Amino acid sequence: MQLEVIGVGGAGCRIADAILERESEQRRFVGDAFAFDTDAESTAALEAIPEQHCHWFGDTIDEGLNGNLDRGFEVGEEYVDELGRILDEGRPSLADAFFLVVGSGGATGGGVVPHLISRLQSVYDKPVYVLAALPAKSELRTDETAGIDRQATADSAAGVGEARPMAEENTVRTLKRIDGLADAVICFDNEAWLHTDEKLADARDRLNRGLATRLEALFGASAAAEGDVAETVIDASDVARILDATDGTTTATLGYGAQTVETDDGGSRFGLGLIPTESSVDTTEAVSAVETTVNKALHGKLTLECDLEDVNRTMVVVGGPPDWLNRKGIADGRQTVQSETGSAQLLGGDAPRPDSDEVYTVLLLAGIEASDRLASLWRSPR
Ligand SMILES: Nc1nc2c(ncn2[C@@H]2O[C@H](COP(=O)(O)OP(=O)(O)OP(=O)(O)O)[C@@H](O)[C@H]2O)c(=O)[nH]1
Ligand SMILES: [Mg+2]
Repeated sequence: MQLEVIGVGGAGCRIADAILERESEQRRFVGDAFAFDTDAESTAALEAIPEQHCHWFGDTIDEGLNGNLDRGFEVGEEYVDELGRILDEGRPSLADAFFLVVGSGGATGGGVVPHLISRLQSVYDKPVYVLAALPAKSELRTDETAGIDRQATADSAAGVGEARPMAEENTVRTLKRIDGLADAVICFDNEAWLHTDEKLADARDRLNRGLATRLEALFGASAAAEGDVAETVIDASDVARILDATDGTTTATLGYGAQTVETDDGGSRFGLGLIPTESSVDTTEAVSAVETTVNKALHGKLTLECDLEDVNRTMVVVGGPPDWLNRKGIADGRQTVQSETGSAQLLGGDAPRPDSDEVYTVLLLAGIEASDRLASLWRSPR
């Protein structure tokens, strides 16, 4: 499966960059990656996205919109054609879906993304998925609300825009605009991923890497490397079935669990894997490794916390060294996911990775009816 990954605004661009960084050469799932921002410095700091796909826009705006979402919507309207033309120059016709990435608390990403979705939906006949990073509580603090001293606030504000008092309000407004336009929104809740007293500016690279790991585990499974022999390869239509927009924009979250395992891959790392060799992996150990990762994925931290019983559709992908991908373990794992979620539909895939020493499970949980975090955002004072 091929995605056109489009980061908009500071967070969107950095996360898109992290996704491209994480993509492995053998399993490419990113067709093109673009970075669009009104902040010239932020696009210049990216490392993986090719320079010709990093685009600063907004003429007179130099350092972003500083959270002014009304301005963001205006800028989106004004520049959507310019950005759309840049996307047309990529390889959208080869893509299976568009993947827009945004920090929903800002103004540039939050203001521009709804316009971009509309344009993509009208020009191309492909699903549009959004990855939205939700704000952290610490961003909302101003010196008045938190009673912290002015200098500390100024310092943290200088530290990559830590103080964003409008972040929750912007999130609600942006998600409302996206609702009904995008096929699906996968949420990543910054608040839940920060350690106590940790600042987003200090944590963001770790968070972006964690998120990229999950996305690579999921979408990379649809891009088999030469010699990989998967029993069930997931493809773009499977993902589209889970992120289905028949009943409106789907809300989704990701679960992930991994475990390092012993591999005696003398041959498999470099060989072609054409000559089957007897597996030296103990069956019980293999079943147990898969089970462990399934449980971690179900009960560890999701990108957006939700009640598992509220999940409507699920994709389960189990990956790792081929010898460790025990069929019974995988079948049992799917059964566990089925019984612990309220999924009306469950699709499974496997992702053999001869070059890895980790067994992993990634879950795409979609059609979440209720999430406490989103509900509290809707209730937040505006
Ligand atoms: N996970 C993650 N979240 C981030 C990162 N940077 C910012 N955020 C979140 O994204 C929100 C929006 O920030 P930005 O993306 O910088 O905002 P923007 O779209 O550039 O908009 P303006 O700067 O207001 O023009 C913030 O409120 C944070 O919650 C990042 O690198 N990773
Ligand atoms: Mg910005």
